[in-house]
Amino acid sequence: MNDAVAKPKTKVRTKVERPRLYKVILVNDDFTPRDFVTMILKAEFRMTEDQAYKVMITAHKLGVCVVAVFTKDVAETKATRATDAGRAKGYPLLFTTEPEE
Ligand code: TYC
Repeated sequence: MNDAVAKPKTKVRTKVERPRLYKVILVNDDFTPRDFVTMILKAEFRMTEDQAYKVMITAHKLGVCVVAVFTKDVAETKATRATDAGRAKGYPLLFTTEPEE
């Protein structure tokens, strides 16, 4: 009787993976003042004056610069807040997000 009951052949295995991280990217433009970009980087991304200046000047020279990496939600929220802060002053300042490889 008991021999007729097939044993389950599947095992439940929980797989935990790290969340994919997203880069926040600062995009250069010709209008936003350098000081304003630096100020936003300090306020939104908790950078020192030195760090913020280096990121700003890299975007200014090369066109873009990676600011930092976060989980998707955090990256998108920070990029939106930083972009909106520029828009509120009438600047075309842009922060985008992109998944890490
Ligand atoms: N290019 C701007 C200027 O010369 C400064 C700037 C730097 C703007 C980086 C945006 O992401 C930026 N005033």
